[in-house]
Amino acid sequence: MKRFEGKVVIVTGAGAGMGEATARRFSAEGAAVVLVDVEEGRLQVIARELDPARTLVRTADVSVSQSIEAVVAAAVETFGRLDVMVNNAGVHDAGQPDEITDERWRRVMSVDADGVFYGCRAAIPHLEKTKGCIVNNASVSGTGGDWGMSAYNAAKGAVVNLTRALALDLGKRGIRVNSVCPSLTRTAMTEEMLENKALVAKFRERIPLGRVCEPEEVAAVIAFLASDDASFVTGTNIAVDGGVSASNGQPSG
Ligand code: NAD
Ligand code: HBR
Repeated sequence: MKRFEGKVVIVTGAGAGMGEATARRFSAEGAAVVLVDVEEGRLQVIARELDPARTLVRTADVSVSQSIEAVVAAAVETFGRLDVMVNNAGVHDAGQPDEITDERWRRVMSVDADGVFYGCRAAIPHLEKTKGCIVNNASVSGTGGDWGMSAYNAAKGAVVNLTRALALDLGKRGIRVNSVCPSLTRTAMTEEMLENKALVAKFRERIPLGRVCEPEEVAAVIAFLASDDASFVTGTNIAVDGGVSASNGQPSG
């Protein structure tokens, strides 16, 4: 499928995990892709495997508004337009609420919540011209609470409701806004969790499909939401969670 030929896509957090898989997916489907990450190293390695005529690499911190605004400007200057903004970059933190220092709280909120808002805001004028769309990477952690993840839950909850609010404000301007809500996915972010075999067993018990998600499975849903196949879909936070959110929380027998 080449659903994105002639389209320009920005993916933040493209240096690893779901962002990398998403950038590769859009590129494989014909898009010009701007790969953005706060870490430069991996970006160059990934970019070398993509078509140089349709690839741009930018180092930027999404939590600094001028930084992501400069990325959007560079994308439009290089490729002449912007069709899809994927706000995927994020960080995770865990701990009891009274252990979360101001700095830890601000780090999670600034990357995971501020960063998504700044990315959306910077993209709006360009997406209005192309009737483009936004896809945010939220999490199942944005649709309910987790044990020991209060800051992350707060930030991801903000992304979920921001997605809805932006869909209302931008619909008549021709811009669709959606998010994906993955559950435990095999990436660098969850490396420690995945090394804990007892924890993984507990997750598998709660996931109806009985396994952890792979980054490419999230990338596929992001690509669907960004495509014309989803032309009447806006304001949704789509679970990519193997069925976790189908449960009311009671254990299996
Ligand atoms: P990852 O750590 O593999 O990749 C995240 C990327 O974002 C990294 O390359 C990192 O350098 C980059 N990044 C971090 N802070 C940044 C900043 N300030 N500016 C620019 N780039 C920055 O993690 P992942 O699991 O692929 O996470 C992608 C998104 O998916 C995140 O928003 C995360 O919260 C969300 N998510 C992850 C899981 C999971 O289980 N892995 C589940 C649900 C949602
Ligand atoms: C565990 C999962 O909900 C996450 C890191 O978002």
